[in-house]
Amino acid sequence: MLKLYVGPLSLFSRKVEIALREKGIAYEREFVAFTQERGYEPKHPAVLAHNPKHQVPVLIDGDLALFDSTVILEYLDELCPEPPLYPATPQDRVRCRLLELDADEILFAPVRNLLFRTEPPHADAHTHAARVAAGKAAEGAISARFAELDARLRHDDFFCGALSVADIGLFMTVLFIQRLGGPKLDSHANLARWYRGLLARPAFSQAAAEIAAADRELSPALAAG
Ligand SMILES: N[C@@H](CCC(=O)N[C@@H](CS)C(=O)NCC(=O)O)C(=O)O
Repeated sequence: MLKLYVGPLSLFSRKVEIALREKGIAYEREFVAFTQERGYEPKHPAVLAHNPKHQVPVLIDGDLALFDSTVILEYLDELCPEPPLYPATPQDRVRCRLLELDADEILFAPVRNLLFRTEPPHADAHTHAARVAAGKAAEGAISARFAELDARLRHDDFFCGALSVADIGLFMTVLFIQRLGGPKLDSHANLARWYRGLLARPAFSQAAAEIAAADRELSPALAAG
């Protein structure tokens, strides 16, 4: 059976779990330790052994060890092609891959400036104020991206025709924006409809519920927030 090492609050781990569940692939999962104070330190031995970047997710399939959510999603789609998580033509596939990259690296970039909201206020008032200001600026950038993404969904329920890795990646980044108190989806009707539609799928609702439960346990600052 496949074995997946995940973090309780790891966006990239949940991408892989959503794909596994959408495809109905059985897997065993092991949570690596995580606290808001120390992050992933000390790193899990399997993560140190199998990922030179020392990050989760890590997937073990027999004597094969893979890392990076994007690489793992591609492997899963080849291993178990039904239901496909990529479109059929090379052009549509690359559009889809670029949207997944957008979720993970471009839309996610300003989200990094919201992550401080999971931590207690910084002891130094100036540092805290600088973080708050950077968070506000990030919210402006995210709102602009929401408007763009909303326009792309004008006529569609999914970003690439049918459910794909683009939806999985974007869902997780939008979920993180919501949990970190970023811009709401209310004024973006198409994006809100798309998000609700995904939340109605068990694979996605389980990811959302598990992140919320992990926050209740690990991120008291968010509740206080
Ligand atoms: N591009 C990687 C990113 C993985 C990543 O950033 N993992 C985080 C948890 S979500 C991690 O393990 N961070 C610990 C570290 O970087 O030391 C992927 O898609 O898997």
